[in-house]
Amino acid sequence: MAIERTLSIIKPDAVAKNVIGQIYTRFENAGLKIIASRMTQLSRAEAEGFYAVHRERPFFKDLVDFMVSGPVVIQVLEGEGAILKNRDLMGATDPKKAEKGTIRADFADSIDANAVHGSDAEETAKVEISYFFPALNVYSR
Ligand code: RTP
Ligand code: MG
Repeated sequence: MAIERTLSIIKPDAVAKNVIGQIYTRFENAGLKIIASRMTQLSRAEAEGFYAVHRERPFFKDLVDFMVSGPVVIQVLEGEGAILKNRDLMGATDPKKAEKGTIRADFADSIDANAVHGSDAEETAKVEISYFFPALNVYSR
């Protein structure tokens, strides 16, 4: 399987729960390398731009409100099949439906406050990585 990069965000609920390190350990134990990382508080414009694909969805305002409610930690993960591997580690969007042992099953409270974001495909990973880490030249590998 190819070495991929994916964008991951530890959302405000998980940062508030003080589980950044526990989530990073799960990435590392799964063989994913954290190759870029920063903590930030998203502006509304940044959150709206990031989730622009969901702009017409009924949950869009709640999603943006939540994403700007506190600091987040944004990272680029690299490894074999990183995109799917990260999605597997995260578990289902709704933590009630997430498999035991996944990040969302263990740390998330609701479909809104669901602990982590992860890119869902190669194309979205590229766009999302350059959205938050424009200096990382992910196109030239
Ligand atoms: P994410 O983008 O944050 O990694 O989550 P995801 O792929 O698992 O889910 P997605 O469909 O992309 O939705 C983005 C975020 O919007 C919230 N959501 N709420 N109330 C609802 O029906 C609903 N559906 C989605 C979730 O917080 C989800 O993470
Ligand atoms: Mg998504």
